Amino acid sequence: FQATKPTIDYSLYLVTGRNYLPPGKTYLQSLEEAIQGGVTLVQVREKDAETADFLEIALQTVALCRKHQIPVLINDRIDIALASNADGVHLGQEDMSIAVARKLLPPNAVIGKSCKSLEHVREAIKEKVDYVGLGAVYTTNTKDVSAPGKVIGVKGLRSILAELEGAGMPAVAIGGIKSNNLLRVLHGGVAPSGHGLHGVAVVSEIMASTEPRAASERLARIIRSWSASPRVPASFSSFEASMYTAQRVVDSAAKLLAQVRELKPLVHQITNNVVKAQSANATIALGGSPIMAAAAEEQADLARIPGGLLINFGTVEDMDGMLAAGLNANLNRKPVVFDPVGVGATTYRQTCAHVQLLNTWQPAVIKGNAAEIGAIVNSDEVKSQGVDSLGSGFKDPAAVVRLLSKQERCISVLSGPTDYISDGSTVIRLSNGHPLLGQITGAGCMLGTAIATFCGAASIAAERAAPGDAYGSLVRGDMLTAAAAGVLALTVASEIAAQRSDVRGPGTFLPALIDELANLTPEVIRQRAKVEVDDE
Ligand code: 3NM
Ligand code: MG
Repeated sequence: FQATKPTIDYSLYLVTGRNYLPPGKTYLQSLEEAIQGGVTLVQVREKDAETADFLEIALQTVALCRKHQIPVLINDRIDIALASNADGVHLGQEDMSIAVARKLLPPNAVIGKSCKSLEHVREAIKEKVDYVGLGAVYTTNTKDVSAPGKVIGVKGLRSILAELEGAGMPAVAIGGIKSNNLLRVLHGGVAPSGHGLHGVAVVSEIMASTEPRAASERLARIIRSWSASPRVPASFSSFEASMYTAQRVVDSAAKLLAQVRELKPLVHQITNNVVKAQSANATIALGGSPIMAAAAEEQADLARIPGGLLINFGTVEDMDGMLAAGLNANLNRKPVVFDPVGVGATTYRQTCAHVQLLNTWQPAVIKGNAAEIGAIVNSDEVKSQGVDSLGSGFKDPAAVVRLLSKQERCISVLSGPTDYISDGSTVIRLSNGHPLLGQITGAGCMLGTAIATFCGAASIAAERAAPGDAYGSLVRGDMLTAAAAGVLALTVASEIAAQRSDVRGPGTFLPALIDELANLTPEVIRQRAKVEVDDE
């Protein structure tokens, strides 16, 4: 053991295991390549090794890691940690107690503990462990996580992190973490207070790779871009709250409409059967370029083209496509607009939204009506406020959108006679629109399309204005204003369409609405926008 406790960089924590090595790779070769790729801490985990074999591997690991000045912890075995002169141990809930481990180990030993519940972390705080490992975030083949409660999801991670707030105890997430879901873990794994992870631990993404150096580099790059950003609750909005004024929102919305026309953003939409053609027409009318591509296999290619992504699960199909689309968009820093249509209607939809989609990727915007937002928020606070089943909304809609934004770390849009748009602190209220929107199918879906179109344009414009790294944010550009601009475009166009003399009802209203989306100008938005802004 070293004379003083090592200061540990937990950001990319490799947990080993020789049985995960691919054919043709030796353990030490893989380990060294992984360290060269950016691993900052190593845990030797040998679940099946005999003692002599485990010790031999531990000694070799310590020797190699000392050369690279990387700390080494031993899984479970205090005796191996002592005998190999490692830096400490990592203990599971079923391993030796922390109190006994402390007695056996020198005072400078680092002791980490696996936790998967609030009770576990409360105990770990009392025991003053050096760090906690939280998981399994996702399912994994590396460890048996089949028992109920073993997979905690990004949401479970967040509630445990809230418990750690103020404890000054580093936390790493573990379980099924790969380069393609890492951004969601880092961005989503932040408590509403802003308390976030210190790193992630991975086994198979590095150990099972034929190119462990490239695998570690990929992970390390994503982590670096994340840690460059301050650990504050989500920011898809770029100003200080006090910088948002009604005038500014209107000006930016008008300007963004001009940018949509100029930039013609690709608006990739996975949406429901009822509205596909109509949503594509609305996109073209606004000035965007729609593509309605849902196959999982094409998502990586499409995500490389700048623009916006809309995921609307009105007729829940294409779950694989939706999962792949969102995480590829995250990787390419494209805004994801999630429209969880009818999410409250069935348990299946709830599971798709919460257990699958929102655990896999990070939306920039979640948009829904009162029933949908109520189902997504799913908090006791909101349940006790109640959702009026007739659709007139919440008693305190501003509080609901703030809560949703804090909970999911994104911009929220609650549509209705008044639309509420929030980043968790600022709330923009828009009161444009026309009752005829409620008499055609897919008006809400068109609203999602319009938001994705404006978010796409805003992100392209921001990228052009300042090319380069996105400083840890998932998306460039101000998504709060972009979401408001999308809502304004559709609702203002609906007012103009409804007033046309050739519009006699819902049937004639729909084509007129497409016309007026196409005719819409920045000046008309400025003239008609009814915008109010509140800060907390
Ligand atoms: N501990 P991979 S999950 C070692 O939940 C370990 O505490 C877990 O492996 C926990 O990165 C896990 O291959 C395996 O999914 C993580
Ligand atoms: Mg153990």
